[in-house]
Amino acid sequence: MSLRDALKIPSSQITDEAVYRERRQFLAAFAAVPALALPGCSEAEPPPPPKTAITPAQARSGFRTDEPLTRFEDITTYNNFYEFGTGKADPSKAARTLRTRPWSVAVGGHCAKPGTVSLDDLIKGLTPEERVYRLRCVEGWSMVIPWLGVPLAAVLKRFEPTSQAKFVAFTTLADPKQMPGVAYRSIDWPYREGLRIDEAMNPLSLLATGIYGKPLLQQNGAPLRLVTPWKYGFKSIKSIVAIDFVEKMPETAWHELQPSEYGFFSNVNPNVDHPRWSQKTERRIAGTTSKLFAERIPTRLFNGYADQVAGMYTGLDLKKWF
Ligand SMILES: Nc1nc2c(c(=O)[nH]1)N[C@H]1C(S)=C(S)[C@@H](COP(=O)(O)O)O[C@H]1N2
Ligand SMILES: [Mo]
Repeated sequence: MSLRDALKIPSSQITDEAVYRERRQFLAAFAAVPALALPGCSEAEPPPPPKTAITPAQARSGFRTDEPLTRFEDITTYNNFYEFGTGKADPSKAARTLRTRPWSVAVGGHCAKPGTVSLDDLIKGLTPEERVYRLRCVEGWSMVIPWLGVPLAAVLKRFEPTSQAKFVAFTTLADPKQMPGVAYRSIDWPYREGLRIDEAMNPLSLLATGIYGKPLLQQNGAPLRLVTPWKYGFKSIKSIVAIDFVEKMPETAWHELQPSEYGFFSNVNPNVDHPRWSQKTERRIAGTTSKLFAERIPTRLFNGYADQVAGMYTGLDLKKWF
């Protein structure tokens, strides 16, 4: 059974138990170890997910962690997607109206081959990879998410960026007909984000198309969203319609709204507090219906991805360039 097939569980079956089994299958398939026999367990208290060892290569790459996965139900109902409202439960309710097909992305700026391409053409020939990443929101909560996606670098290279392409700017759809939150100027729409070109080309940067082996749901940024796991979650821009290669550091939606609180880099950093709260700890979304949040755990520099990304910031004052 392929990994993809192992993960095909109809959403109608997504109960806590199904998610748990899915998690087991996922971890087992990923570790390429023989599936373990299900131990007898009471329904009230399922045993913890099996600890599957990750290979040294996987550990080095940062592409996978063996931390327990956040439940599909939590990943898809506890969201930030202000285009559909500012409440955590708003996107899962309001985003169903977002039409994600057909979808195209306009790629332009400093590149040899600009153009507007369909989503299918954008990722043609690239097989979505499974990546299990931590996601740390600037608000102080976090999740562990099994994404499906393609390396951002592989997509960007198709457009042949020139030497003037120092940064990459991303834009989300802003259609008030499909996105009720756009009627309110919580931020100055469209939502915009950006990366320095080396950050965009870093192997960790992913263009996600799925979660738990299934296509992305609208609330998670379908059909295409950025994932940069060493940065605060707001850098992971959703429902992307434009990608531009630019020479100057692009203005971004959160920085524009409150430059003293949200920097361009926004690398996860426990030593640089948000002006209004500490960033030293975080609460991992726990995955029990009775208690949404677990106890606080320490936040790690670059969200635990220092081995993969710290080299890009040598000599950069991370307090100044927060
Ligand atoms: N277009 C857009 N992208 C966005 C946001 C948003 O409001 N609009 N919120 C960001 C924030 S603050 C976070 S923490 C993540 C949340 O992603 P998730 O809901 O899939 O967990 O999406 C980011 N991407
Ligand atoms: Mo966030």
